[in-house]
Amino acid sequence: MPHSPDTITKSRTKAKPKIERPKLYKVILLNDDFTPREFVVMVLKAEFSMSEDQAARVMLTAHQKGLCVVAVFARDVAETKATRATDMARSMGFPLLFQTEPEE
Ligand code: TYC
Repeated sequence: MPHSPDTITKSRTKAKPKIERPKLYKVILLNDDFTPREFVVMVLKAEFSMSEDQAARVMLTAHQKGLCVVAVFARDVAETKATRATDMARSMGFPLLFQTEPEE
């Protein structure tokens, strides 16, 4: 007797993948006229684990262009770092500002 294979049921509707890659968020450093350059560099090193060179480059870019993207993170990490860095400046009386923005 010929063997017939078991019936295989196939779904007619295509399953839509539900899990999407979470968006990354940019932390953006804004320039201002009052915060000392060395303080900006210190904050970048402390909160974003940058080297002196990296921090100085990012600070100078913000100083010259008005802003600079510091790094990208998951949303909660980006928001926590931006808040901590901004608060660090506020506690010293400086108007330095870090903002977050989703990547396209
Ligand atoms: N513009 C500031 C000054 O001349 C230095 C500065 C650089 C401040 C970058 C903020 O994001 C900044 N003292």
